[in-house]
Amino acid sequence: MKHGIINAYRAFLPDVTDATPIITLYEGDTPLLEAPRLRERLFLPDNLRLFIKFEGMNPTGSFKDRGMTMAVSKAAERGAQAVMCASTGNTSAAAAAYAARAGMRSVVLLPRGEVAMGKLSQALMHGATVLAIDGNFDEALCLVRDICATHPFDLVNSVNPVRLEGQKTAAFEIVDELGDAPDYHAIPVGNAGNITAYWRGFRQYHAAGKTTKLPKMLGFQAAGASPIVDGHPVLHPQTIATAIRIGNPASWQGAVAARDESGGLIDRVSDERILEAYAAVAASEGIFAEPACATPLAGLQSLAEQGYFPLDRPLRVSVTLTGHGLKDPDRALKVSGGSVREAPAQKDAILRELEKAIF
Ligand code: AN7
Repeated sequence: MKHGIINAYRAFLPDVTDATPIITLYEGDTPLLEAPRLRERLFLPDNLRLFIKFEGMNPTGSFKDRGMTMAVSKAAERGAQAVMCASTGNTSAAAAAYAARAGMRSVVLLPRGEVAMGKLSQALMHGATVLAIDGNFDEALCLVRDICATHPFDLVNSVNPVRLEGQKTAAFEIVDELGDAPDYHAIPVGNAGNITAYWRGFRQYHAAGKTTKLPKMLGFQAAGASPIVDGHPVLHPQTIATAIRIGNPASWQGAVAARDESGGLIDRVSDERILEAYAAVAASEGIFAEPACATPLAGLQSLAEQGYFPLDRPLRVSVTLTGHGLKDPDRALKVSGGSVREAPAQKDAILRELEKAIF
């Protein structure tokens, strides 16, 4: 594997030219793991093989790195001095890291009090100027677009088209690993850039003769932040999955096209279900993903309950877990709930505790 998604997939990234300096932290090439225990735990049918694309294994711990290597490389090519973005957290961590790598400044606008601690600490450590605003992500993005239109900051939100070009490479990797497209691909939907990018990636690989079929795209939003399912923007989006607490997605049309062209769907799941799936994947597969990632897992469970999946043939379902669980340690501690036992530093006492805990 060549290092970084630009080197690996350059033939599919026409925005990159000989004049583009490649700013990379060796993102991409993330694991695709079969998850049989989780499949059972979610009561998915036997004929279905579940594969997890674990994007938490990227350099800053989320899929955003795939888009950011493109956005910051192109910004460097233009001689930009600074990049700017609005973020629920992961975009800001990636923007700050790749800007540091390129020797640029970065500015990030965040919804105050709604960004997980790991993400905030990344942005700060990579030297971003961090502004917490008294408003949600949608308002932050409006402000950033406005400021970038009149000031010398390079906009690196996914409204920057090269971001999605980079993100589509995750679909390529899934196909390269499986030898063909999966039957279904499930993914969380927030600002809707990633589902748009994956659909583009699957279609381009299909057109290039690398797959025999196209997957049905299954997008999932949190119930309190489900504008695409509702069919209208949500003014005050609410969910514990802060990464996808977004009420007016920038790539709305792209998500609808992915759904309709693929014959898939976009649905919503409750926070309660999200938290159950969040705990289930960590406990049953050893894969620690942040809460937003559990949205498509809960979604698959709910589709299986409704008898959505055909039972008469083998199916392969891939699901993107978009960010690492270490991003949001507060939530992890809350969900796992005070289960640290205490014991004196003495063998017998420890064995007594273990007897209570295990046997
Ligand atoms: C872990 O960082 O929007 O539907 O500002 O961090 O492409 O927006 C993050 C989104 C899913 C949703 N999972 O992807 C941001 C931001 C995680 C995320 C999404 C996000 P899109």
